[in-house]
Amino acid sequence: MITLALSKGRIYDDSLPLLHAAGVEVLEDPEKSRKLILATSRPDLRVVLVRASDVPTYVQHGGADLGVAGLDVLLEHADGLYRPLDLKIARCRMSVAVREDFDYAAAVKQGSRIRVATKYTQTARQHFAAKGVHVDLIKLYGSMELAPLTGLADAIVDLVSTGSTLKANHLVEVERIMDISARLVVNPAALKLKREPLRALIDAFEAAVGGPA
Ligand code: PRT
Ligand code: MG
Repeated sequence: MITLALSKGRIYDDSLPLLHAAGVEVLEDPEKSRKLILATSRPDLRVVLVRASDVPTYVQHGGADLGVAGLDVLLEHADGLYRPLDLKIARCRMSVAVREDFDYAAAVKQGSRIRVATKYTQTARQHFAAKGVHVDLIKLYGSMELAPLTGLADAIVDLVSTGSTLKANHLVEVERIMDISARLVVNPAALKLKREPLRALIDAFEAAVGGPA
């Protein structure tokens, strides 16, 4: 049995067409059932639904043989995963944003300590260290946009796709840190033990994405 870890929402929705192209149909709709283990059209392949940020943990510890996780999530996770493919789905960017009335460039120029709220502390720490910007990082688990509005922080590091969430909260993007997309991750031990079916599945995903990443 091969176990594939996905998270509900955009990762699941964007993975379905890739699974379909790889000849796999998921037999249940996670929005209609409360099941966390979903059967597929392949008797030897099942899907497990976990939190987006738990996908690397499941795959690393063998709760799943492979999974789909955003690069944002993977960068916060200690490695130990084989990452064969950029699936080019669930795309967005990771950016620094501030209140419209906060002069970020001036704060950076003055060398002031900037308070940055984020879920992505590892990536943010590396980004600001590389730029020589002094920051105090504040770890949050969600609703980052609220931090600058309440005075909790001067800036946030968050994911942006259309930009409408920032706009609705009177925030502006002042720096693009990196482009983000979802990656296929595989448990290295599973790849040895179940080499043939996993390789075939990885190859099918690769063909579905359109050539090598
Ligand atoms: O369940 P849990 O809280 O652990 O995970 P999650 O909420 O991060 O899961 P989910 O399903 O929201 O995101 C899964 C993955 O999708 C992320 O890890 C990213 O790799 C990817 N992704 C792509 C995004 C976005 N686009 C995105 N826009 N994840 C989140 N957003 C959020 C963003 O954080 C912000 O709040 O959408 C808002 C901005 O969107 P726009 O369109 O208004 O700019
Ligand atoms: Mg979310």
